[in-house]
Amino acid sequence: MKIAIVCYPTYGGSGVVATELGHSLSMRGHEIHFITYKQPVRLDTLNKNIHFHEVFVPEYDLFHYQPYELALSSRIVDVVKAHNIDVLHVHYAIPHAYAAYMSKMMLRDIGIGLPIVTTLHGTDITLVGSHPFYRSAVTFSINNSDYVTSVSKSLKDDTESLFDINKSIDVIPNFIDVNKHAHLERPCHRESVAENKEKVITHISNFRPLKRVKDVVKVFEIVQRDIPSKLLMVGEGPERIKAQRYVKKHNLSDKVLFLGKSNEINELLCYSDIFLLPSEKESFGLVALEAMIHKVPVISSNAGGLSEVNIDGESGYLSPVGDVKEMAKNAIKILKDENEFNRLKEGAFRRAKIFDISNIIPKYELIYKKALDGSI
Ligand code: GMT
Repeated sequence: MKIAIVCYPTYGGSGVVATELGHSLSMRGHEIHFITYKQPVRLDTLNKNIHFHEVFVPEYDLFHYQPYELALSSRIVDVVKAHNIDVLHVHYAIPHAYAAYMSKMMLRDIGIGLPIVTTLHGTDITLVGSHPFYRSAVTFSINNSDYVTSVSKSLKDDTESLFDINKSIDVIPNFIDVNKHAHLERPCHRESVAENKEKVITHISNFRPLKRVKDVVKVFEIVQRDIPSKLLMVGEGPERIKAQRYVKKHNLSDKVLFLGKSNEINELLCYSDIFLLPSEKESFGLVALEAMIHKVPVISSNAGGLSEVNIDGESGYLSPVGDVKEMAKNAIKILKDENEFNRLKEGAFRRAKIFDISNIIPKYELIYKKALDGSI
């Protein structure tokens, strides 16, 4: 099949899911066309089945906001025409599903059918999409997609309760390539961040307010009183400065390392002992899955779809949002007891394997096939 994928070319979340999906589909013989405003960060392995089409938005002084949706929908039309695309898969409703619909209409005008599959990722629904200023357009775009998928049951429920949806939504969870990780044999340079006797606690995110990065530091503050440890704060975003201030004020500067954005996620997780994700909202929590495949137990909140990924007492522990004391207590329990630590490490790995890419890709292929069969 010839599949065009529209996504945000970002470091985490939906951008990673879309890129890994496209890559894996290309390995299964499909021809994949990425349409984005920048080459996706993880699209480092181009092959003969992967093509990249950049969306250019010419700047014009008259416009306060440059019309990205317009440029995107035109680019989609051009790519579909030039490459005989069978299906368009857009990740993130805003504004991709909206632009997709416009492209579909333009193509219909010249007798070309283009089935649209929209995957909802989270913030496009729970945070931004449901804002009254966007709700009508998002509802319309979802209802006018040919197939709609969401990355968790929790997100499906949120979508159905926040919007007036007349489409059925298929839950297709996010995934991880188990093989890629199982065969990775690299030395773990733990000594570069921690002493031998120290435990390594890690958080990775885009440091937006909903990630509650201050809770991460507060949990660590309690843990390090009991257990010699280091905290790795990986990522960049608006709350970083507040977290850094907190660290300084509480004399934790020598124990907390702010590493910024990193392409070394596998290396960092390889020597992590605990992963912290106390988010206020999280449709899935892909990064928790990445930690789990590295056998890192996850201490998370129970927000959104996190409980569909991290199983309490099996792959880590879940607590109510903001309950830093309970999160710290659980982390200490794990780090103090070797048996408990090993049990959860194996549990995390076992759980992560359920989300292996080989179990998930056929679900998308089936949707593409159904979309194609019912096309125009
Ligand atoms: O986590 C983020 O803030 C990025 C965001 C995104 O839109 O890319 O992630 C969302 O999609 C990911 C991939 O499906 C999910 O794993 C994240 O849980 C989800 N984030 C939220 O729901 C806040």
